[in-house]
Amino acid sequence: MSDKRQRARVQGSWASRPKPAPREAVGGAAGFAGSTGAPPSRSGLWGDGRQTFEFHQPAKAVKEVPAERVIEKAGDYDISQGPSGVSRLQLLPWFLSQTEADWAFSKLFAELPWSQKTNFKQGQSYEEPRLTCWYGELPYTYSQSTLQPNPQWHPVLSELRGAVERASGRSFNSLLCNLYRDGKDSIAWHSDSEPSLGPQPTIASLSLGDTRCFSLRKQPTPEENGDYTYVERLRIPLSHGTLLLMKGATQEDWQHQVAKEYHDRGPRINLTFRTIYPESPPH
Ligand SMILES: O=C(O)CCC(=O)C(=O)O
Repeated sequence: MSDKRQRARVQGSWASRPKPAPREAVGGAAGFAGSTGAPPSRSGLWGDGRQTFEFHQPAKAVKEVPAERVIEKAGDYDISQGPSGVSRLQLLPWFLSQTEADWAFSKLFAELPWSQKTNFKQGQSYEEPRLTCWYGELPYTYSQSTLQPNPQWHPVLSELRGAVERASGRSFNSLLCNLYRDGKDSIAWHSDSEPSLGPQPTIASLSLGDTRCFSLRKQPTPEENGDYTYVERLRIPLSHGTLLLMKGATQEDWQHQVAKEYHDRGPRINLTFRTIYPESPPH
């Protein structure tokens, strides 16, 4: 546990203090001798065993680091409710059967035009630690670099888009494909909240290949000043053929990531279906 997290758990403390003298002793030696006839103690206040303990309340309210919740079962999950509305997830493991998922994975792994995108942060360029490709009539800009329009959908992707649209009741005009070659490939904490996605976007995420952990963390409150120490956290293992829908305020109120893993992981493809709006999105 980090120092910071340990400190967060420090509660009030017990402190010793001298026990007040019994009533009859109050009033000085004369009164003491007069009331009991015993001589004053030679060991003084600290040595005579008359010690008591009192509880000191902590200066600040105790804050617990919430335990991470794991979501594995099929279902609808309202993960938070706030000023921006409800953040909702829908998890559908085995949305594709084993045979369908195996077939889609091998076709897409071999046939999509995978490449490594260069992003920018604070004026510095860096290579994304995964491969991507983009489908849709419109460009998509994130991390200060733009994926150019690519309207020629691979037939397997068109078929999967139809299945995802029927299951979600939403239509999607764009798709970001991610290929995690092994456990060292990852995507850092972010939300899909670019203006071109419009307010409260629904994102449909279909996973193929090896299982990777998809983590979510709640955005800290303004009082927390960008500190994520005490925020709620969720973990969802996304396995072969699983569909995850992120809806409502999820992109506004939560961030997500797929962290690196330091044991053997095989390749994984993640397809995130989205709707992109030209220039200014509808409100
Ligand atoms: O690989 C995943 O499950 C997540 C991908 C993702 O977060 C994204 O494309 O924005």
